[in-house]
Amino acid sequence: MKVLFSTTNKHKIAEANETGKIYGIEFEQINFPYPETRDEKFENIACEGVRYVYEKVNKQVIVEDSGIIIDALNGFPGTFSAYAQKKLGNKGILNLMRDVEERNRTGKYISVVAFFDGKILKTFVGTVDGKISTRERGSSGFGYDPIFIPLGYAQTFGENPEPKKEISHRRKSVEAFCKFYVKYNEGVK
Ligand code: ITT
Repeated sequence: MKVLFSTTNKHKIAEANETGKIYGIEFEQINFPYPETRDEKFENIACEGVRYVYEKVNKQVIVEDSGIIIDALNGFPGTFSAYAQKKLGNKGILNLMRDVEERNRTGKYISVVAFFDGKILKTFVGTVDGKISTRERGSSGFGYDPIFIPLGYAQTFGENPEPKKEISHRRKSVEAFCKFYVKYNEGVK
């Protein structure tokens, strides 16, 4: 089964396909950047985005909106994660957090997948808790991975991206989507 996934981010496709293959689903990248409205809710951005892309392609499609929520920064960068990564980078984020003690360096990644087929609009959410390191460590993965240490691990996702396959926000949201889609597809046949 092929599912169109509109994103500019090839890492999202690669990670989604790690999960998709377990369910016999292949995500195919299409690239219809959608306007991201200013909204603090990932769900709203993903839903607006998937409707926008559907209008363009006229086929069932998914998008994914994701980001990092840092508790000591009152949830920043949240839905502005791509923008903050571009403008500040990990060094800039670490600089904002330079006075934050170890125990308060908590945060999480969140991923919201939105599916639309012209009638059914559904969202699937995944999160992973973790800590923000005090310096960049490792260069695997993308975005905030060099400063994100998932709960229960000592290394950042940048040092060791392997656990992303099992425990990441994207693994969870994509897996929830896949479970839905397998059933949905049986109904359609
Ligand atoms: P599309 O909107 O085209 O899908 P994007 O990269 O702009 O691609 P988002 O708007 O959802 O995606 O922004 C998410 C940002 O959050 C992303 O650019 C990264 O900086 C960060 N992010 C999301 N998931 C991540 C992950 O698994 N590892 C590291 N950083 C991540």
